[in-house]
Amino acid sequence: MDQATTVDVLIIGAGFSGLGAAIKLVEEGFDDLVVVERGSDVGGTWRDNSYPGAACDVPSHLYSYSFALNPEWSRAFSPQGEIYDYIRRVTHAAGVRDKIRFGVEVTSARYDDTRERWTVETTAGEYDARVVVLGVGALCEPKNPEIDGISEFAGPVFHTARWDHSVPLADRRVAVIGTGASAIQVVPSIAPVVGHLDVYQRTAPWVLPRMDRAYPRFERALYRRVPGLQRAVRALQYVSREFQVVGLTRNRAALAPISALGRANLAMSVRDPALRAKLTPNFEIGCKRILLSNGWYRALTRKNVDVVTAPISRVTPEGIVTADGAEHPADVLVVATGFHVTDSPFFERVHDSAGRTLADKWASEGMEAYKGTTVAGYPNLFVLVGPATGLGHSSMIYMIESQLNYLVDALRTMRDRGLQTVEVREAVQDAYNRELRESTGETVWVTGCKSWYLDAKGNAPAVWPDFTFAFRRETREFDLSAYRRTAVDGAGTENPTGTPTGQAAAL
Ligand code: N01
Repeated sequence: MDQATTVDVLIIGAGFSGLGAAIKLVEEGFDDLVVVERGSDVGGTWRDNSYPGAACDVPSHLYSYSFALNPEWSRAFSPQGEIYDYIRRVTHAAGVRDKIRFGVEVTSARYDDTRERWTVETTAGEYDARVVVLGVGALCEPKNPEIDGISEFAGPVFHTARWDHSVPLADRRVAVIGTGASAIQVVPSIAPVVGHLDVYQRTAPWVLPRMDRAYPRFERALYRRVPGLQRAVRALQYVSREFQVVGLTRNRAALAPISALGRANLAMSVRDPALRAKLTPNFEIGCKRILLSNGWYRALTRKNVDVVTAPISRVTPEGIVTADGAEHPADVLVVATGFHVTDSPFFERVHDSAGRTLADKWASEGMEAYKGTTVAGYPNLFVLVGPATGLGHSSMIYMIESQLNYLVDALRTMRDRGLQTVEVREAVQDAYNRELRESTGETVWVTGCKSWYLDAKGNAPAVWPDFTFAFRRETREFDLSAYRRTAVDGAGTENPTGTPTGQAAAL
């Protein structure tokens, strides 16, 4: 068998989080680092989600790394291609591309207590790493619907995150299943092209207008010459989004103006009362992600588009049969049914020293980490975009950068103090999550709708239930006292009470 590649830090995934980790760690002098990426390029979700109309619903200036602002965004809300290019440019400029091994998929990561290292099996051999950083993202594993007969469908079937660009849609009958953030971007883009479009809606989303506009050349030049101005615009975008947190997490009455805007948007866009009734949401605004679109409602009023609200019974080779017995012929089936978030299959590949997987631990105990990043029982593992870091209202890159501060400070602390391992104390993690659960209990996300924020038990372990600056504050520094630790030479582990002994007592 080939020898394992020994590396100090192994980062899994080259999307916004994994790349950010590579950039920041290399900057800090952690050069013995490899990024493994299953795809053939950087970009993660922005590489994979190339469906027609894909764009960011967070403003461009805010949806970028704070250390790599881009004055060249063409619009207030950037299209996918521009974000993908941005990530590639940043990777190149930061000089980390040669750290990335493309086409390498991790099949298992196992911590070894005796060696105090991780063994990571991949499709291209084994890595032996001291520290593992999970940068696999939360929205990376497409969730395909389990519908009777779907595998018998005669035409192409694909998920929005795996768009098959070789399939022509012009003049064909297309069915789109789902009405979430992905579907509302796809539908307006393909509706003018296809012959007929059936949109299968289980739950009508809240949709607000998207205040989008192209940035004229002079404005971009201004941002280029006066970076402070771009920072000010970014700060304004950040603050205005943060106001939503009051309504989402503390006082739902504060969401009333937003729901009034949503109702007005629907009333002004859809004149037909029957269609309007179908499209009226039946849950509290904010419970699911609030969607932004200027084209969704208009697309649904087109003559060649039908909104089907009868539940899907089964798929036949020719189309879809709904519970009312109606048969809806289709040539192409697009599933816009979201992602495995709290049940990501990747968690099945991460094992503690006793062989227990993160998937098993989180399924039975709840998906919990400490500060969204570290997990008791899994030393030297740092999870980016981990539990309780998801957002519905603002930029995930802000949360990622907060975690990067924590990660970099953790590794710096370990280096300065001669530590081999750190492992968050279970009691600290439990207390942290008790508080989080109490806060989440007050939020709009647990008011009865179904969303990817929730786990099978109806808790919302995926979202951060507070202002994002509160998360930034708590991840600013690595709090070593919350961790059990061992020294580099193996001396001085801790006794079962958590009291450091030997050399570790002095660390
Ligand atoms: O997925 P979703 P998404 N039969 O889970 C329906 C990010 N994102 O890919 O609401 C019929 O939101 C399901 O119905 P219901 C963003 O964070 C960002 O759209 O559960 N329907 C729902 O309508 C977003 O939140 C951007 O009743 C079924 C839809 O499928 C996240 O990705 C753009 C079904 C799934 O909606 C996920 O968005 C796009 C079934 N069996 C996405 N199963 C940006 O702009 C599911 N559905 C940054």
